Amino acid sequence: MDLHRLRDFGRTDPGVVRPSFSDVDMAAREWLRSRFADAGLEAAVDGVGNVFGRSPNPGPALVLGSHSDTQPRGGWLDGALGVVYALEVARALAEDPVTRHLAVDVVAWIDEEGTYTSCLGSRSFVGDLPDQVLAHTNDHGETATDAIARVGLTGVDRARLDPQRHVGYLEAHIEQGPYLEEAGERIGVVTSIVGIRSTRVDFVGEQNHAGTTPMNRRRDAGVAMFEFAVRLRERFSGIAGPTTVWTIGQAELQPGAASIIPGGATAHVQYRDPDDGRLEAMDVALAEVSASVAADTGVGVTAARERDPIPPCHMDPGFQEHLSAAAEARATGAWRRMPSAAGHDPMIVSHHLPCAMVFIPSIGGISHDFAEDSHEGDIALGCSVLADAAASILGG
Ligand code: HGY
Ligand code: MN
Ligand code: MN
Repeated sequence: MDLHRLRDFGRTDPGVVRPSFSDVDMAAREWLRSRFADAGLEAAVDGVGNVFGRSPNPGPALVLGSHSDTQPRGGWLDGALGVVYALEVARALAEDPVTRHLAVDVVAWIDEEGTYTSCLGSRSFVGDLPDQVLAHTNDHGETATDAIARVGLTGVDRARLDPQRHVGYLEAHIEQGPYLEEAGERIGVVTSIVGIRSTRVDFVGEQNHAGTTPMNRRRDAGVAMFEFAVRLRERFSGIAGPTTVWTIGQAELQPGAASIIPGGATAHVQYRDPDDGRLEAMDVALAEVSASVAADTGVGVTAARERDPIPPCHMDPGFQEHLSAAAEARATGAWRRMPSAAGHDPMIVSHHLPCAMVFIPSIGGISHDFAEDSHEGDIALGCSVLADAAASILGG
C-alpha cells in the first residue's frame, strides 16, 4: 500500500533518509502528487515544495495531512503516516455516497523537520514565510531559497490557506513517545503541543598544541563547552516542570583534531515545555550559565537564538470532541487525551485555523531513529478514527 511505497523513497532498512529538497524527497513528492491526482484531487507541487491536493468539492473544506520529509536518520512513519492517512481519508469519503460531497484537501508539507527551517511548508501556507527565514541554511550552507531554485520551483504558485474554504486542519501522527503503548492504549487525542526554543552557543578560546601548552595557559573551547553542558543541566533541573525536556543534540569542536586544543566550539541547545513562562526562565538561565563559564574559563561564550521561538499551542476543543467520539467508538476505553512533546505543523497552522491531532502508539516509544515502528493494527485503526472525525466535523 501507499505507506509502504512511500517508505521506498530514501529507504535504508529499517529507517528512511529523505531530507527536504533531496533527490529522494522530490521524487517522493512527485509520486505523491500523482497519487493525489489519481484520487481525484487537483494536485500540484507548490512553490516551496508542499504537495497540495484540492478536492473538487466546494467548501467548507478540511485540510488533512502531515510532512513527507524526514530527519537525517529518520523513521518510516514520522510524517509519512499522516500524509498517507489524509490521502486515504479523501479516497474513502469520495467513494461513500453518504460522504462523497464532503471536501477534504490533502497536503504533504515540506521541511517540518527543519533541514532548512522547521515547518517551512506550513509557514508558507499560512503566509508567514519571510525572506529572512528562507535564508536559513541546511548543514551544507545551502539556503532554502537556493534549494527551491535547485529543484526548479522558483516562481511556482504556492498553496495558500483559503479562509473562505478552509475550516480546519487535522493531522494524524505517531506518538513518538512511550505513554500509549505502556498504558495499553491505541489512540491519543492531542490537547496541546509544547513550545520549542533552539539556542546556538559559540565558544571562542585559543587553538594550540595539545602537548606543549601548559594547562594554566590554555583557553580550551572544548573544556568550556563541556563545563557549560554540566552547569546548564544543573540550572535547567532546578527550573524544570514535569514535562520539561532539553538536549544538546548537535555539537562541534574546531578544528576537531586530537592533538590540537580546540580554539572553537559550538553547542546547539533545544528545550521544550508546555509553559512559555518556563521557557523564558530557561533562556535567562542559559544566559547566566554562559556568563559564568566565560568568567571561569577565559573563553568567549555567546548565545544566540537559532530559530524563532515556537510558542505552546492548544488544539481546538470542538475538533477534540469529534476525535474523542471516534476513538471511543473504535477503541472503546483504549484511548486518552494527551499533550504532544513533539513539534508538528499545527504549531504554525493553529494560529490561523482550528487544528487537531490524533496519535497512534510507537513501538517502544522510539522515534527519530531507524527503529521507529508501529503495529499494523494500530496503523489501520488510526486511519479509521481520522476518517470518522473528518466526516463528523464536515457534517457527513
Ligand atoms: O522535533 C520534533 O518534535 C518534530 O518531530 N520535528
Ligand atoms: Mn519528526
Ligand atoms: Mn513529524
